[in-house]
Amino acid sequence: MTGNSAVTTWVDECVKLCKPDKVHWCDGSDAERDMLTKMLLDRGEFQRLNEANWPNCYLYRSDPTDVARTEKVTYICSEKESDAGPTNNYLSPAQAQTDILPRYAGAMKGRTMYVIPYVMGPLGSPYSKVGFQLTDSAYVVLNMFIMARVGKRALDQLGSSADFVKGLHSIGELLPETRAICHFPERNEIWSFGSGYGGNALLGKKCHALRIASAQARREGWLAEHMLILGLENPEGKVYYIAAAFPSACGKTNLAMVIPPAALKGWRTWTVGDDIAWMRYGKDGRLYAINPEAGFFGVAPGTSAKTNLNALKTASANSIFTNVGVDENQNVWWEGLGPAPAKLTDWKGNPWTPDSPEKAAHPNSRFTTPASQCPSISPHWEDPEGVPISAILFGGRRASLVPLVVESTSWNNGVLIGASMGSEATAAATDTKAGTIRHDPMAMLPFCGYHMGDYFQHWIDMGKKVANPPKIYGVNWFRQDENGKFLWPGFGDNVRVLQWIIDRVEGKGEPSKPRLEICLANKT
Ligand code: OXD
Ligand code: MN
Repeated sequence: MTGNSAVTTWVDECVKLCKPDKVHWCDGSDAERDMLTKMLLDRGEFQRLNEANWPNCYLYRSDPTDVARTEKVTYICSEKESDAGPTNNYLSPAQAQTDILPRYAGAMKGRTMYVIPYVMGPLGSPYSKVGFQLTDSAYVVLNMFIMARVGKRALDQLGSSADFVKGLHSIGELLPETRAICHFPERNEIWSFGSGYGGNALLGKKCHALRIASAQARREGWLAEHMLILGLENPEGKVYYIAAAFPSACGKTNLAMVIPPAALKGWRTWTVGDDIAWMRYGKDGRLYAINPEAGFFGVAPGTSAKTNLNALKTASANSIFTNVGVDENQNVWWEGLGPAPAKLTDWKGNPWTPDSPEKAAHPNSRFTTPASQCPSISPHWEDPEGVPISAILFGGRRASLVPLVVESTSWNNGVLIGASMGSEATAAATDTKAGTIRHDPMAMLPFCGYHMGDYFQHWIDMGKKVANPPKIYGVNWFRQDENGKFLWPGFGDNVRVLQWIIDRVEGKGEPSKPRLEICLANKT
């Protein structure tokens, strides 16, 4: 509990509405985590994985209709419709009040309401933000314990301030027709109903750290972006930090943890974040980034010792696996991990063999794992002031036309590169057809909490604030030849591209062709 009356007044209102049998204030302790884990094991919602290979790891199977973000029922509920812009679904606050809020009435009867105080960003950082998530899902609580700094630490950071994000979440009956994820950017408020899936239900992540934070960032003069943050250290020991935006399931986690190929002797990489960057200018005029999250919510399929050894090592303990396959010895398996075991139980709980027509793991199956366990985690990943960014990358998944790397000619030209980004849709969201190309400016199409035009203007304005903003690059690891074969080996070899970028930042090497040619070619 807390003496902060702004918090208790709001929690009381939500309790009155949702009518839970019990209210549990999360303190974030190990004992509490163990209690909730045991409860889910007893209920059969968690399955313990092989203790020798996957210590303290659990398998969870979601409702099969609730496996990805649902963009069609994700709304921006700004006061003015024009502030949501043409790329967001809009619901007026009044309409949300009449159409969505009644769904919560009595929704938690027979259930416990968990109150999760959390911090997004390093504890004590002047740039981190406090939020509260109310939820009736213990699975969500355990995921939030990994993805954010939760419990007493958050209450201590907030003190008596009323500056926090209010997130009300109920899984309801998990019915797709009652599902809705509403964001009120002016009120710092989120209502999420009818889904337990990560991007819809772990409210600190997409809802708070991107949609609400992007609107807040515009008001306050900073940037909240769908970007990984990584450090690249040269053989002389100098570390350059890069922030890179790619749409969901396009390899952000892989790039964030990339291991340089053996040929690049003396180079190493450091992981700061794999999904979200909050960036603002420091007193020295450089752009500094923090990772608001404390864990990784990574896509499992395609993750292997070859593609991302660091992710596998990170997730090998104290992790939650959602919608993957499991073998008879309680080892997890997914497509791309390695040779398929002869027999498995698939993500829906059905028997599976390599001849089965269906995939063993859902294409958007995930691991939730603590960032601190990552072998490449940067010693600076929790620096309160963040890390200084030398270059910004925008990338998509494009089979044709878009080149491996292109350097912008100016900040505004870089903003154009980001704004004109397109990418093949992936399994990370329902309602999009995997493989079709969609325009996804700065990988923020599903996450920008306000008008996309104002967002571009905000980016342009950010470039005017300092004499030397970071250099901006467009990249594409996914171009194919006429036989559908990837032209670029990707993975570790992507470090060669980063190395060239660092050379350019230092004023060395040859510039790539201006972007204008590509824009013109794109039109034909
Ligand atoms: C994610 C996403 O979960 O972008 O990171 O969907
Ligand atoms: Mn993401």
